[in-house]
Amino acid sequence: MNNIPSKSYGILQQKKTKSVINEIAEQVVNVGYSILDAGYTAAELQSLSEEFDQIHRRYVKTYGESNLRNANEFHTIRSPLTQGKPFLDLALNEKLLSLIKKLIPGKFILNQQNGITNPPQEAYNQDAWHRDLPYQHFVSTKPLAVNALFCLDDFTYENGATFVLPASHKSEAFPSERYILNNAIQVEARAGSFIVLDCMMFHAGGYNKTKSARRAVNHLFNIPYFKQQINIPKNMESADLSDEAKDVLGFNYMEPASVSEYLSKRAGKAL
Ligand SMILES: O=C(O)CCC(=O)C(=O)O
Repeated sequence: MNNIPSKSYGILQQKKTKSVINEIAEQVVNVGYSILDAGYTAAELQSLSEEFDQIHRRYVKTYGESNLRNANEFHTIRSPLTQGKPFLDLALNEKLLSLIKKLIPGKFILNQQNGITNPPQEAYNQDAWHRDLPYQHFVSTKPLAVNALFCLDDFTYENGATFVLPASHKSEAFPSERYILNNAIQVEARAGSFIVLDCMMFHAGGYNKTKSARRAVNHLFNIPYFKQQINIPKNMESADLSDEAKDVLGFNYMEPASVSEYLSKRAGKAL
C-alpha cells in the first residue's frame, strides 16, 4: 500500500481519540473487530499456557473423551475460570474490562468463558461462520455483547487464525457466498492479545494447516438481561472476589427464586 493521505477537506466533524483503548473501541464499533494487547509477560503467558493444557487433561478425564467427542465438545473447555484462578484473572483483565466498559453502555456481565483448541489438520466446532449470539438477525446501535478471544498461541494464516467479515454486525442477514469470498479477512495476532469482536459480527476459525494446535480462550460479555451459558456464581466461591468482580461475574444479576427474594433484594432501592 502507498502512504495513507494525511490531508483532508470538506470535513466539519471528526472523531477524536485520546487513548489506545479509545482507538480500539472506535475500530470495534466501525468494522466490528480489533486487537488489544492483554499486557502479560512471556513468563505469565507461559504459565497460562501450561495451566490450559493441565485443565484440558483434567477436563477430559472428568467428562470422558468419548462423551465429549459425542457432544462435539472435545476441543472445548467450558468455564475454565471456575477451574483455575489464572483464567478467572484473565476474564477480569483490567485492560479488557476498561475496553468492554467503553463498548457496552451501562452494566455488563460475563456470559461465558471457553477454552478453545483448533487442532492441527482436523475439523473442530468453531470452523463454521457464526455470530456469538447465534440464530440472531438484528442490528443494534450499541453492542449488546462483545467477545474477546484471547490468543494463547500466535494466530497465523497457516494455523487458521480467525476469519471475520468486517462490518457484518451492521447487517441483519448473513451475506451472499460471493460477498463472503470477496470480503472475508483473516486476523493475525500475537499470543497474549485479545481479538475483540462485536458479537454480531460473523466470524469462523480457519483450517489449521500446521502440526501444532492453535489455542484460545473466548469470553462473551453482555448486558445483564441475557442468561449465562453456565451459571458462574453457582460454581464459584465469592469470598475473595472484589465488588466489581462479583458484578462482572453475575453475582448481582441472578434471578430471584421467589417474590419474597425479589422484594428483599429491592429493599432500600429508590429506582
Ligand atoms: O477459533 C477461532 O478462531 C474462532 C473461535 C470462535 O469462533 C468462537 O469462540 O466463537
